[in-house]
Amino acid sequence: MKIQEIELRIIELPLVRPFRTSFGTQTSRQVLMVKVVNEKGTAGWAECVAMSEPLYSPEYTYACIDLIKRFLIPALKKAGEFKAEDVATILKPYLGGQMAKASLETAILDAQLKDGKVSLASFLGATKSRVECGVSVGIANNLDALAEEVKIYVDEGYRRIKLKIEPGWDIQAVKLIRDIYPEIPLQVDANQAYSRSDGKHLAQLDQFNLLLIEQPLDEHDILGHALLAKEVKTPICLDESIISLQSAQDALALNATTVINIKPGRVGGYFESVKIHDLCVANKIPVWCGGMLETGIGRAANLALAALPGFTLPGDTSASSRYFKQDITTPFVMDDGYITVPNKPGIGVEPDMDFLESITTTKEVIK
Ligand code: OSB
Ligand code: MG
Repeated sequence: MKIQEIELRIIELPLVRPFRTSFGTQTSRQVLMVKVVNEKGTAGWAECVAMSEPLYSPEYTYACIDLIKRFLIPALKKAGEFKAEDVATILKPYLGGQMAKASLETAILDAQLKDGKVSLASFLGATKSRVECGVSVGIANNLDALAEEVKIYVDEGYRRIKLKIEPGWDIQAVKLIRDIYPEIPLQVDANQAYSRSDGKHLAQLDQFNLLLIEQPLDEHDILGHALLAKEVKTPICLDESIISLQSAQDALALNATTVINIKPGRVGGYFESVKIHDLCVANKIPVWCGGMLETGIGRAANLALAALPGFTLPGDTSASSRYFKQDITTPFVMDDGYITVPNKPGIGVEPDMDFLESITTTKEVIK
């Protein structure tokens, strides 16, 4: 394909309730939407999962826009004719920027698959037509509020609960939810809030039969996670630390992780995600699909990935209603704890242009 034009648009979507993690509180989701039009006039869509501030990863919305405009689009234009499979190689000289790169690659792939009339799910090797849904639950104002929020999700049918934790909001919060739901699959996510000396403290979580503890330490502290794994029986699952196939290989070789959360944006796209999936399958490492408060555009693509056979744990692939009153696509609805994987060509969904325009804060078209 060849690029005819690329549209970069920032939208602002309010959240149904504040989402608090150890790195901050979000009340709305700022998203960079990427639309790529190829030489045939086919439009492909993707969203860049970077947040408005560099709190979860070094990338943020305006940095991604700058990187895309200043370096990535010129590199693609210079390449002339290429396939989605070539995008990562073309962009490789520019370091980092996985989320920005993933958004371009995915929009290009969406257009390519639409032209070829192939769904992203079947293209990636999906074997499931629906995926099991988990939900990520933010840090609450108090324990009563936490129990109330978790009850909403359990009643809706979510099949796995993930509690966000931080020092001061961990053992008690987990105990409360485990006491109320003795059987529900339960896990925690610290988003790097602990340090190497917290091993004894975190080992108190072992009594609650958790599936895993996600990213307890700094993203760069691979050795620290390996040391922690000797003190804590609960499996450790890296999120922020896994930014590529290479980093996944290293973390596994060093015994720093025994479960992996794959987020396509964090690792640079869906091709890299499938490589990490394949590595984990070969090593019998369970994987699950993480989330970044995606709109229906990003959610659709994540569902396609989560339908691959190695995704044996429920992901943060929740329904649109978990975060948004109104989604920018036809909403993803959960049925009996599952969401159906889109099977139309490409990512399989289109934005509602009227609604998208109404929440757009800036838009520019690059020819
Ligand atoms: O660490 O998994 C995380 C949201 C934003 C940034 C990081 C994370 C999260 C979540 C929610 O936990 C995932 C989702 O439901 O989309
Ligand atoms: Mg996480």
